[in-house]
Amino acid sequence: MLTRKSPFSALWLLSFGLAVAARPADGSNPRKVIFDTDFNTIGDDGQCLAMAAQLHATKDIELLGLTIVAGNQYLPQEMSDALKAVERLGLENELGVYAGAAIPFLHDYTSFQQEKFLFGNATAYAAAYTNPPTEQLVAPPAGFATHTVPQKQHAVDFIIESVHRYPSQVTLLAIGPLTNIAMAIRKDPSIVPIIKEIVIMGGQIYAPGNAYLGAGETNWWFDPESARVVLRANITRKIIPLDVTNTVIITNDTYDRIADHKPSTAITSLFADIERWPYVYDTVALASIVGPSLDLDVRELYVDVSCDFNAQYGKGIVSVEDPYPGLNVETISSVVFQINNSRFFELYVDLLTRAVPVVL
Ligand SMILES: *[C@@H]1O[C@H](CO)[C@@H](O)[C@H](O)[C@H]1NC(C)=O
Ligand SMILES: *[C@@H]1O[C@H](CO)[C@@H](O)[C@H](O)[C@H]1NC(C)=O
Ligand SMILES: *[C@@H]1O[C@H](CO)[C@@H](O)[C@H](O)[C@H]1NC(C)=O
Ligand SMILES: *[C@@H]1O[C@H](CO)[C@@H](O)[C@H](O)[C@H]1NC(C)=O
Ligand SMILES: [Ca+2]
Repeated sequence: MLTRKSPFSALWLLSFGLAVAARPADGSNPRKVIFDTDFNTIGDDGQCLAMAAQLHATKDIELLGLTIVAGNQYLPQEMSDALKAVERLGLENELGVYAGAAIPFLHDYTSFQQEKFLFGNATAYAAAYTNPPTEQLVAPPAGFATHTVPQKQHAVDFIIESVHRYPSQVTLLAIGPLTNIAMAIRKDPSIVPIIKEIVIMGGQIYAPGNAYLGAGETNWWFDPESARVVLRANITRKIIPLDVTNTVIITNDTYDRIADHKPSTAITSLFADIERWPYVYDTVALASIVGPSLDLDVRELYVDVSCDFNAQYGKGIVSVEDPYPGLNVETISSVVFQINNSRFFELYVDLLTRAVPVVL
């Protein structure tokens, strides 16, 4: 199957505005989701969590926990922002925050210095590596979390344990570098066949990148080796690359519907203060798992990532045909190229303007 068009449920259309996403029609339990993130307060990861929290409250998904991975920021800052975020959302007793990988497999700050020396200074986003590693924390808006602490368990162990507890039921929503997931796969390969699905915001297929020199996408460039481990694991995989997120552009009108929403909430207030930015990256991955799907153009492709240490480090590699025919070593990915933008933004505005703390 090379191209797939997802059908839309008429019932879902009718119920739009009442319930954003239809519950599983067969009465089965909502999809269990581990939210793996390089968290920030109200950038795309923070927006995505606020949306996921509302879907959790309405039992459209069941969030199992938040696993944090270095990427946009260094891990301590992301943890601090995530602990505050669950308090802000009123989910601190519901949703654990697990610290994961602080450093990618190979691509650490030192290797980034080599990279710049060899290939040139960054002309695009360098995520946490824009600055040297630091333990210094910047307080999130309205201050640090007051009563929420990280879970004792490591994020990687939480992922492994959750997958074993709910075999073939856990979806990994991977919206940061893939370090935690790759570590979990390597630490306990027996999870691979019993992960329901991994939905990855990351990579670029035919579109240019947005990290470092503009070859790779940020999440994959930040830890290419982990991305490769995950792309080569035999897991049902959906990729939300820049090719689609570049086409999901927030207009001023949509932005204002959230920023000017009455009554304002802790989320709409934060949103009103952010620098306007046209892309909503990670939130597209979340929307993509809310059924029935918003996906309009999904293609089955063999996707890999360049781990050669050159100016293309972290760039996606695509083949339409199995690059190793007969060897049975590559597995196919479903890659999203287009979603229904108008429907997506209805969902986006709806979820970001609901009451906070979320009503469980
Ligand atoms: C790269 O940036 C550094 C520090 O900002 C600067 O000293 C250096 O000249 C730059 N290198 C190039 C090739 O532009
Ligand atoms: C969107 O809003 C920004 C800031 O308010 C403004 O600078 C920009 O011109 C607006 N864009 C459009 C297309 O109206
Ligand atoms: C991937 O796993 C499926 C079932 O879990 C199996 O049927 C298939 O042969 C595996 N593919 C590879 C390349 O190992
Ligand atoms: C996108 O969704 C809207 C409803 O929000 C619908 O009217 C439209 O037909 C959909 N477009 C496609 C191409 O499915
Ligand atoms: Ca992210």
